[in-house]
Amino acid sequence: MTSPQLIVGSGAIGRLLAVRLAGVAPVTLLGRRAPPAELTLTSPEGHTLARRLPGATPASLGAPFRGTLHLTTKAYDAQAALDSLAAKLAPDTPLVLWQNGYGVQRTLTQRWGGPVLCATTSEGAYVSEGGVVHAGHGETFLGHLDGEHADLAEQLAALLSHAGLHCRAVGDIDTRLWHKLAVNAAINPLVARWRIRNGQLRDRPFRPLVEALIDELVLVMKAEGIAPPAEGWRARVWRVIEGTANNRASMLQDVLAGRPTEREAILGPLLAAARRHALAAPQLSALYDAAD
Ligand code: KPL
Repeated sequence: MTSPQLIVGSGAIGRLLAVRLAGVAPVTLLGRRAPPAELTLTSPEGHTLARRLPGATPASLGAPFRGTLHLTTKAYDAQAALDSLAAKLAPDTPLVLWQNGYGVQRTLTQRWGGPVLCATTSEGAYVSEGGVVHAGHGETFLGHLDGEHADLAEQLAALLSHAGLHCRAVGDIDTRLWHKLAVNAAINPLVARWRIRNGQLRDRPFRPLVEALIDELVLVMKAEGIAPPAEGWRARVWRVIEGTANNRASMLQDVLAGRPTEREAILGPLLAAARRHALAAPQLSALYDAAD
């Protein structure tokens, strides 16, 4: 039998994983508040899938949990969410980290006793009242930051793919996380600051701001030794903007909902890298200062 999957965090990705994985494994969805007992998923093709899932809170989770834990909280909540459960987890519990940015991934890989895999996904999803709307199919990559635990990554990628989420185990997740971080940094803080959809970045007065950010990102990535995507940084950023033109990016959704943003997880590592290499990053710094 497939081992139990504990999904921590009942935002869009947590709900998407919970409903999809429940078709192939025993799933518990854990939120700060008890998640709804029945979750509905609306697929990109317009189909509805309803699942009854055991919901739990950190207090109600039975101990000890043996299985895989998917941590899907915001980056700034990840460590606290894990701490609140640690006493109920077998110490060698495998973790999958689904956070944006690049910070908690390295910290938890070093601190946690069990294997830690990181995931980056381009699945499009948003929370709806009774569940989640899976707005668009994407791709998920999964791996250990230093390329360890390849068998576990393969098994989990197969499970996720079997559940209907296209997923691949990779040996270069570290580079992929930096790539996602750079693209997020070129889009998220600007659209959050100006409260615009991603596609509006193509127009004046925003286009030159994106270009200036890409110039800074290229220098920081080069200094940090991160290989550029095959198509080049500029093409990558504009391709994502084009492909997500209608989206309200995650940082804009946070601002509109009055939640803290992930500015630290997204801009923090880039500014730290700029400092390490004595590079000026005026655009990134200004956006960091303007956020939150
Ligand atoms: O990943 C994203 C996000 O919203 O955080 C982007 C790529 C900016 C798409 O909206």
